[in-house]
Amino acid sequence: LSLAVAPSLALAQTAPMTPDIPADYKASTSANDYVKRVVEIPMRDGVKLHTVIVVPKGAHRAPILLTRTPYDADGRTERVDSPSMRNLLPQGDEVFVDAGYIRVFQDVRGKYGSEGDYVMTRPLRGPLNDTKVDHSTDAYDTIDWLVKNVPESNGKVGMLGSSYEGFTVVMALVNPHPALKVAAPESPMVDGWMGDDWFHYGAFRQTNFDYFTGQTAKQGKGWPVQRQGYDDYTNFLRAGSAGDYARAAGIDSLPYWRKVSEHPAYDAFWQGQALDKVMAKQPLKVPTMWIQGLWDQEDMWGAIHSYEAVEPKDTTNTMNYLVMGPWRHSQVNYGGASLGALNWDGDTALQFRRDVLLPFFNQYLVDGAPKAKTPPVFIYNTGENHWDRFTSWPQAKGTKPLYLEANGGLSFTAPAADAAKYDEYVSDPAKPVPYVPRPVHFADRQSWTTWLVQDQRFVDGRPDVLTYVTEPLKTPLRVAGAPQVNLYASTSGTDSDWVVKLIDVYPDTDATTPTMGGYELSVSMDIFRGRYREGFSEGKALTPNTPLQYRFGLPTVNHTFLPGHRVMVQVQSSWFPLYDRNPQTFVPNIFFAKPSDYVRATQQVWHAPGQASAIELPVVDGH
Ligand code: PG9
Repeated sequence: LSLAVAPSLALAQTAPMTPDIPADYKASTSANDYVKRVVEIPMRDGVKLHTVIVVPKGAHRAPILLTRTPYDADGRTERVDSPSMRNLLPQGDEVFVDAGYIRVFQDVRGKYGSEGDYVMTRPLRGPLNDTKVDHSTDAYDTIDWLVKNVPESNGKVGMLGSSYEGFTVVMALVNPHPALKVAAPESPMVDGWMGDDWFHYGAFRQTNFDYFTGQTAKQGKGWPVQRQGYDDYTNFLRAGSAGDYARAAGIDSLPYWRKVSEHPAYDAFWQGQALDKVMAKQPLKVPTMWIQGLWDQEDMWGAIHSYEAVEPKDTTNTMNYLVMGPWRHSQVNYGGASLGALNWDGDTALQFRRDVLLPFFNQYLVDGAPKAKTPPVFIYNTGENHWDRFTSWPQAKGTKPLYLEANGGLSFTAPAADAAKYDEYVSDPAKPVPYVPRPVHFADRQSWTTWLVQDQRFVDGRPDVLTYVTEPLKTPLRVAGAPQVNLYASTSGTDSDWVVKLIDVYPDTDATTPTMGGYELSVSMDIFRGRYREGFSEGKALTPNTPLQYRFGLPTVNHTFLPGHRVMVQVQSSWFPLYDRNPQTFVPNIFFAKPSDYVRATQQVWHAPGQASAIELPVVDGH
């Protein structure tokens, strides 16, 4: 018997030389609680966009949640290779997975698996885009396809995404598809010149070089710029201008850098792409929740300015919502219990996603869902450590000037004529003020994600940083809105940057958390390139040694300076190497300043009648 069986067993065996890589191996998916479909969706111009659809097993009349990404749809739908949809999808999606949503990620044209040309933040069709397609038409065509081809769906689509993925949400709101029922742009890139990603008021952010190579060196994932050394302070200082740095690294062969460097001012190229201005002109069709972190180190401008641009049109108070949490960029989609040294009242990001975002989306997307009790404005008070629910924003009815004083003080009373008129410092482009303690390493994620809450004592006391501070407060000071800088300053040069910081100084001693004793927490701060003080569309030389007025808005705050705390203002003229150095000599294009253009300048900050520098605080009445 055994002899008779042996040959047939041998026949059933896999021959030793069978090639071990099969043509099409598929792991078993029988344990999965979802079905993943990968489809190539045709757009109106024939280009096919790579799309991953994740459907909960057994779904029926489920809503669709769509994100359009330049960051790899395949990767975005595989946080962990897991049989559970909750683990498969990003952390921020967990509440939607639990609620039974269908999840869709799509590569934007030209990135990763999608056909077509990638144009960085592709402008809308019009003067800057002479093709027939943009992100608004691609979103429209995608939604149209999804509602016709995903049989488990109820035909209702919501869009959500942060940063670039938030930019594509805003684009979908331009001539939206009727099946797009609700949207949440999270930290959307809206105006790359005023305050999102590329520039802040004309000062260029040199972290972008790594982004340019990462995004545009190839269709898939690129790579960061190669470094001479660990400390980017030294790397950028040695290079010279931003243009010199780009040339040395070979970045000037990347078209997007060329476009940026050809448009240093807020000309038609940038104005034509500003989406808050576009949204202000759009009819309101889709209920939209604008979401942003209060310490968003990348896109601090977009959500709040779009909310403010749209709000006058929301006459029924049902279309336009604002959320600002105590978060870094995109933290809304991760854990939100702390930021740097600051600890919040629980996981603020999860609280928001579970208690506000999901019910808001359900209301418009889930058949028969109840109306959500969505506050028109949901914003964290970063001094008192709790969420506020408001019906409107800003809460302050105006601003109250907090004046810089001769003795390094700050006061709500205007300066008198008899005090010293100004304070002086020398700004030396050879020794720019760092934005974080050295060594500066852009790739250090911890440093990058928390730099806006960095203790400012590391520069307080530098001879080129002016500091003004109040006595410890006796009563709370509540600010709710956008502080405005009204600076009177002179420079011995013909161009200059001005950095102004509003800081909450903690009491000297904190027995519970000793390291917070005397902490200098920046509540709001920004940089302004002086050549644009008369208008952003064109830089103009400054008249040297003459006090000139600089007015600009700081990022929005909802903060209470508590009793025992002090209010501080710092002024300086560089923030390096995050922002490229102003040579302090007026040149047509700072990107291409020559080494000889970089000169030391004597700066004066004025606090005299008629030239009374102040931060105008959005103080809430009664505080
Ligand atoms: N802040 C990133 C970005 C958005 C848009 C353009 C360029 C960069 C992001 O996190 O996606």
